[in-house]
Amino acid sequence: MRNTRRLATLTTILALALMLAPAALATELSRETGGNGVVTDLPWTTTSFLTQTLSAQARNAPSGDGRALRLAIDLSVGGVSTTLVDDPLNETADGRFAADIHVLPATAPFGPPARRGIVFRANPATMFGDAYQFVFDFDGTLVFRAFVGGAGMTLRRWDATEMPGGLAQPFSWHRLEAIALGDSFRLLYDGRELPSSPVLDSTLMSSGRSGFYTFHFSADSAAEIGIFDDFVAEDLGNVILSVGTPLDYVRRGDAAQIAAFAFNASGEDATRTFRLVFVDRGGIETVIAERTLTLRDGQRVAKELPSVRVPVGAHVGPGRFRFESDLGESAEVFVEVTP
Ligand SMILES: [Ca+2]
Repeated sequence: MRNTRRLATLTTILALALMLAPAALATELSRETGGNGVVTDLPWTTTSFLTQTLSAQARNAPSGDGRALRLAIDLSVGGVSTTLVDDPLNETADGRFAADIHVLPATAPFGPPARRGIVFRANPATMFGDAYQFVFDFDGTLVFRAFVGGAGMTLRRWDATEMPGGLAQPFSWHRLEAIALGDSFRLLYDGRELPSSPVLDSTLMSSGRSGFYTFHFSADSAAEIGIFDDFVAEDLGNVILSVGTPLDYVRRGDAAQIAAFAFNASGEDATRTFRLVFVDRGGIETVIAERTLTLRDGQRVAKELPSVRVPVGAHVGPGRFRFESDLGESAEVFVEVTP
C-alpha cells in the first residue's frame, strides 16, 4: 500500500445515466372530475353482481366545478360496490392514485356506516377480487388493506390520534392518495403523509385497474353510498436505481468516485427528486446532492449532477452511500475506509 498522502477532501462525482424505453404514453392515465354533471369523463365498469350505478351530479365539491360522482347500490342488504376505470390503459402497478372522498353521516338517507375510498392494482382476471384499498373504515378511521380473493387484510390503520385534524366530520371532503412503487406504498391524507408511510407489502405486485370502492353491511337501503370527485390515476414509470464505486474501499483523504444511475424501464415519463446520501457508521445521514429530473421516453440521455467536494472529516469513515428518490426507490453501496 502506498503511503502517499492524498488530498484532504473527498470528491464525489455523480453521474446519472438515463436510459429509456421507446414507448411513448401519457403519464396521466385517467382523470375524472364529473364530466358535464350528467355524464362521466371516463368509461367506468362496476365489478359487483349487485345492481349499482355511477352518475355525475351537481355537487359542491373541492374541485370547484360544481360536479362530483355518486356511486350507489340499489339493494337492501348491503354489500361491496366497486367501480373501476374501464380501460386497459388505466392498468398499472406503479402509480399515483388519488380522489376526493365525501364523508357522509351514518344515518338515513345517507345510509349506514360504510367504507369509502380508492382501490388500485385491481386484477381483472379475478373479477377485481384482488386489489389494494385505501379507505375510510366504518368508524371513520383510515385503513390501508390488501383485498385478496375477496377477503380484506389490514396492513395499517390510522385512528383519530394519527389523522391530521382527527376523525373526519360528516359532509367534509378529504383527499386520499396512494403512491405505489413495487412493494412500497406511501399513503397521504389531505396531502400529508401518514405515520409509518411508506407501508411495505408484497401481496399484490401485478398491475391492475383503479377506481372507487364502497361497502356497508346494513339491511337499510342507502340512498347515498359514495360521493367522489377528482379521481386521478398516474403512471409513475418504473425507475430502477443503482449506485456503485470502482473501489471497494476509500483511503482516508482519498478522492472517491461514486456513480449513481437511474433507469426508467417503463417508457412512461417519470419525474423524481433524486438524492445521494452518505450514512456514517453511527447512522448520521448527510445529503450530498439533490436534483429533480424527468426521465423521458424515446431517447437515451445522460446527465450529470454537479461534482461535490465533501469536507474531510464529515465523510471520512466507513459507511454507505444511498441513492434514493422522493418516491421511495433506492440503492446502496457500502464503502470501507482504511486509515
Ligand atoms: Ca368535480
